This record gives sequence, C-alpha cells and structure tokens, in this order.
Amino acid sequence: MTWGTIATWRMAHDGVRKASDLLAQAGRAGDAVEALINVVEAYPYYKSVGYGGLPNEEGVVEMDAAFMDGDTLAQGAVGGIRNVMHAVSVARALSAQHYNSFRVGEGATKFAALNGFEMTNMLTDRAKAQWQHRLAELAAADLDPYDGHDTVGAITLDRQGSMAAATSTSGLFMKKAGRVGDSPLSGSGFYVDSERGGATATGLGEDIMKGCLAYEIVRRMGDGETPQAACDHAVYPFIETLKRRYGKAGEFSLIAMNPRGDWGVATNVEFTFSVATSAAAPQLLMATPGPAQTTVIAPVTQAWLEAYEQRLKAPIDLSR
Ligand code: SD4
Repeated sequence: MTWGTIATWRMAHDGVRKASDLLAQAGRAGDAVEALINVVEAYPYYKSVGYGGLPNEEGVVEMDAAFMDGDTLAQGAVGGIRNVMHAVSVARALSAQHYNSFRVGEGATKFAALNGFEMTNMLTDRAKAQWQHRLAELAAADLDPYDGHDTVGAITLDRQGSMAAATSTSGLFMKKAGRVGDSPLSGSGFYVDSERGGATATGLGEDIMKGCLAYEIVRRMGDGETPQAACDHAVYPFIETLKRRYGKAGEFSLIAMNPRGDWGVATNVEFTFSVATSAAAPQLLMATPGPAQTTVIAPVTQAWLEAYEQRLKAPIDLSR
C-alpha cells in the first residue's frame, strides 16, 4: 500500500526522513507524525518551534500544538503551554480523552507535568538574546514586532490507509501573553480525515483562522478535487476575499495530502516544504505563488540551502 508524508518548511526535512523510515516499515500514521514533529521541537536552532523557540513579549516561551487521528477524528490540542519539550506529544495524549482534550495555559502545563512529559526551560540563551535585541530595536524605532514565525505542520498516511495530522509552534515572536494562533484550532491550523485527506497551515494565525482553510481543503478533496486543486481553490480566492473585505491578508502557506499519497501546496510567500511517499524519496521543495491563482513548485537550490544554514546559525551577541 501507498504511504506518504508532507510537512511545512525546511526545518521539517529531517523529521520527514524519520517519519518516512517509520512509514516504510509499516509504522502507524499517528506515531510517524508525532516522531516527525518531535525532531523539530528538540532542535535548538529552530526559533519558531519547541526548544529554542522565540518567546512572547514578556520573554516567556508559550507554545501551541495539536494532534488529530484521521480514522477516529479524535483531536487533542494545547494552547500557551510552557516548559514542555514536546507540546505535540501532550496534544496527542489529550486526544485520547473524550473530555478536556483542548487545554490552555496553566491547565495544559499542569497536565503535562502530572503525566510525566519532559519539562524544561524552553528559553535558550540564543532565543533570550534575540528577544532582548528585539526589545531594544522596538524601543528605538517603530518596527513590526511580529516575525520569526514558522509552524511545523505535518500529515502522514500509513500503509494501512490511516492518516494523521499535527502541528507545533511557539507562535508569533513578541506575541502578547496568552495569544493563541491557528495551529491548535481544528479546521484552521489542521484537519485530517483518512477517507478524504489532511491539511495543515502556517502563516499569520489571526488571518488563517478567518477562513478555516485546513478544513476547506479537506472538504474539497472529499468532493474529488486533487490536493493541489483543493489548495489552490481554497487558499488564493480566500486571500483575495480577505484583501477586499478586511483590507489586508497576512502570510498563508498550506499543505495537503490525500489517501492516495497525492499532495498539494498553496502559498502567498516563498515557502519550503518536505515530502516523501512510497514512490519518491524525501525531497525538499520550494513553492511560490504562480500566475492565475496557481502554485509553482521547484526543488530547493544548493545556494538557498547554504544561505539558510548560515542564517540559522548566524552568531548572536549573547552578552547584552
Ligand atoms: C501562529 N500560524 O501562531 C502560527 C505561526 C506560523 O508561520 O505558522 N507562522 O499564528
């Protein structure tokens, strides 16, 4: 049987390799999607997910995450959780509960601590220094505080035909305390149904929520659209609608996969993603908005990869 996985951003590539090893050996979709996201959460240089994630305005790392089982439609989610290494694993544990499956703030953190999840200070020296620099910059000029935001979102399809989806993020850099984005919100940041397919989102949560785009893409796949058509048809007209009616639209990037392992992407920015299926080894690709509400997809160049590595690990003055 076909298997496959797709995930957002360059940072997910190692996780995609790990998930594809599991799926190739008949691992289950839920285990593979959790393992994929755990890899990203633990890597300290990724400044928008898990350990090393950039903090909120008050210097505290607050994370959002979700997990969904495409067979049962069970979901678990956390919003504004603190001091937990693997927020997605907490979300997955919550998905086993019929009640109390979406927890926020202190309640979410308490659940993780009481249930044996790895607890640690998620604010690295590097992230703290970036926060301090940004505070100083903001004091000096009228800058937009929000950047450094990339959610890892992933969809998996296993050999048995089961699908799963999950997200994990530290949200927008410099967000207000208690701000929750789209990533833990069903239908906005993620949705998966093993009979129709799955989708996840990254970008400006406040705007992604306005369109419930993850669900809209799944709905379209259920009506017979290919994942690429479903992404194009759900995302680009909605961005136009938002510009017309709300006056502006933030960044949107969505990925999708159907139960056959076909996949699609739509984005209004330069967007890297990683994909692997039983038919194709893990590859890192770049999507950009194309003409007439289409998406252009091309391999990531070596020059881009090198520049990315340099940016990721650029020295930061930790003394300030
Ligand atoms: C949020 N959607 O919290 C997340 C952030 C993100 O690319 O994905 N940015 O709004």
